[in-house]
Amino acid sequence: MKNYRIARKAAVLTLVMVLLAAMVLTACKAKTETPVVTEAPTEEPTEAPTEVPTKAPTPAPTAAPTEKPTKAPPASGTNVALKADVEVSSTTGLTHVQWGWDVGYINDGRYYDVDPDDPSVGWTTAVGVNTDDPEQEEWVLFTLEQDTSINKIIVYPVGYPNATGGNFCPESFKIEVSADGKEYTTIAEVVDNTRAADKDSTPFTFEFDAVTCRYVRLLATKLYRVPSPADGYLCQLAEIEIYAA
Ligand SMILES: [Ca+2]
Repeated sequence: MKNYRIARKAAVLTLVMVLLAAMVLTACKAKTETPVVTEAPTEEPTEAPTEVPTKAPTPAPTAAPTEKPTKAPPASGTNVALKADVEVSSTTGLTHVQWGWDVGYINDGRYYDVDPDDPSVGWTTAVGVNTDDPEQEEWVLFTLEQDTSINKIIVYPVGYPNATGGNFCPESFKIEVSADGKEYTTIAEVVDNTRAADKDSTPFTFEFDAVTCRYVRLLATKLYRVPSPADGYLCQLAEIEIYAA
């Protein structure tokens, strides 16, 4: 009986050992199994992109440069004020046109035209506005058609050629020229003339070395006080002529 028990224990022990051995083998096998190699996905060869031949860009046709037609310069001795644009510091209302006063009469080619149907006396600054300041600046500005070489300017007091009373031209004024309308150069100056007080309508004639400009300005710096106090200090002129050199 004792031998039987020993034999059974030995059998159980053997079985246990066999089982353990089996487990160890299984574990080892699992360890040594070659890991499944997953193939790296084979990238499908992408075809080299076929370049679409690009056409050489057709150059945009460049328009032939349009050169500004240059105007022929005015002939020497031409009064270029006649075709110039005119601006003034002040003027009267349209009611005064019937008496021959308007901005446009400063360069209309007429002096003192008393034609009752179409009078042309000249340009006057605003009447009855400046009653106390003889040094208030007033001006008339000519913009010539093009850059022009000029060498003579004539300023006509109202009443030329026959004085007909007060002409009210300014006592002091400058003639200025400019190429750009910003920087002006004085080319002539009259100080304290007595034409107005003397009722003398003799024109002021300025001759100078030729200068090329686009703008010509008469700047009155001292005004004459007209006899009628209510009218105040005025600048009145019949005509201004600007001559091409
Ligand atoms: Ca005139």
